[in-house]
Amino acid sequence: MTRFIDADPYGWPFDGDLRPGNTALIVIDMQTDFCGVGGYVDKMGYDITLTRAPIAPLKVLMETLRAAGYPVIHTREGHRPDLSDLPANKRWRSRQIGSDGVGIGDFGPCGRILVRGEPGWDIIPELAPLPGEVVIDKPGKGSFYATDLELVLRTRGICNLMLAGITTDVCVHTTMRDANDRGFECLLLSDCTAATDLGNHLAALKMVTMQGGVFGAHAPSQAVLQALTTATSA
Ligand code: C5J
Repeated sequence: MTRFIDADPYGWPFDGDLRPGNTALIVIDMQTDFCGVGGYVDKMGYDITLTRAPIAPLKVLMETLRAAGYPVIHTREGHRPDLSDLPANKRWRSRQIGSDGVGIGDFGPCGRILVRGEPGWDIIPELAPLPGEVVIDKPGKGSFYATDLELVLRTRGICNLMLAGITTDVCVHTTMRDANDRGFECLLLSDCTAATDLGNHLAALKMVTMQGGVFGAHAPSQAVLQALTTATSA
């Protein structure tokens, strides 16, 4: 039996082989530093109502996918407390935003910014991983760089990836592009992702649709829920 999610620019996945054994949801960087009050994004002066928008639809989707047996994988961007994995240019650039010169690795309202173990680095409680779910700690924007994500996916036989989380134009897109190059079939969940700028979010969605789906496809979470319901009653 084939099963497709109504996505743009094509019904996803391309071969209609959609099942819990080969498909995972990856939830990227839903951390206080990116969507919480006093976190890194808030401190930089961006509007966190944008980055908080995916929380409600994502919560529903995660619960539904878990109940249907689909694996949920989480990522967290962050650095070692001694900052030995923080490139100097990343730190320098992060200190240019705002008037106080505070950036990654420095103390902010939620502890040291993007440092592992600090309150701001944690995944928000609304979307906390369940015991046993894989959590990938990554030092970069992409989820594959310097992590064992690919090994985890290949070991489990996962070839289809649904991508959610923040931010659409940075960590989510970097992960999607990288996954696509590695042969994974990717679906970006349009209402379960967000950027610090709405125009960037929309542009990131549009980029996916070029060249027949150059990195995969995108769809709202409702289309995923619909496909699961249809499949169950079929
Ligand atoms: C950024 C991310 N934007 N998770 N990180 O620095 O997108």
